[in-house]
Amino acid sequence: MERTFLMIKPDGVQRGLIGEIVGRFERKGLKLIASKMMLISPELAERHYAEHKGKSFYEPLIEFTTSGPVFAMVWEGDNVIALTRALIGKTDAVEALPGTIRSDYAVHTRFNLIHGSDSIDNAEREIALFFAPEQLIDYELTIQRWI
Ligand code: RTP
Ligand code: MG
Repeated sequence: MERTFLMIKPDGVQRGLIGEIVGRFERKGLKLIASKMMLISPELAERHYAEHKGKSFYEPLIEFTTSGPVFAMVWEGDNVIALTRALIGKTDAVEALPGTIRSDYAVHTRFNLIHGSDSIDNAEREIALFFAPEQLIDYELTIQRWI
């Protein structure tokens, strides 16, 4: 079963959107297997966003990501990476399709509420950065038989 790392960024936590965002993935039929509220160190933020090092938005992105608590999660399901990226919407809120999280709630390209892994390799790398293996809960979600 495919897994992805999702993280509600500091703007989403501050705006009280954790429940709204988590509810969208629950109602889709995906399975939450780990979650925690946490503060990210600059070192962890730099490892998480290493692919963007050197880009113009890198320094402000690290500053933003470390500016307050985030809500980190691991979700599981068939095609969960592509499905969650589709529900999240494009990086720039102007380009995100109506009905996506970023279109419905974000205004800015940087303050775009949530991160989602973009490939299986990145999902595995990011999950390992944020969670210990024993924090990933193995259980059956019976509704997934019907979805
Ligand atoms: P994420 O990694 O956070 O899920 O977002 P993404 O794949 O949609 O976008 P990505 O290209 O990976 O960029 C990572 C985050 O950097 C900020 N950003 N700012 N031009 C800009 O000012 C700019 N471009 C990107 C956003 O917070 C973006 O989500
Ligand atoms: Mg990305």
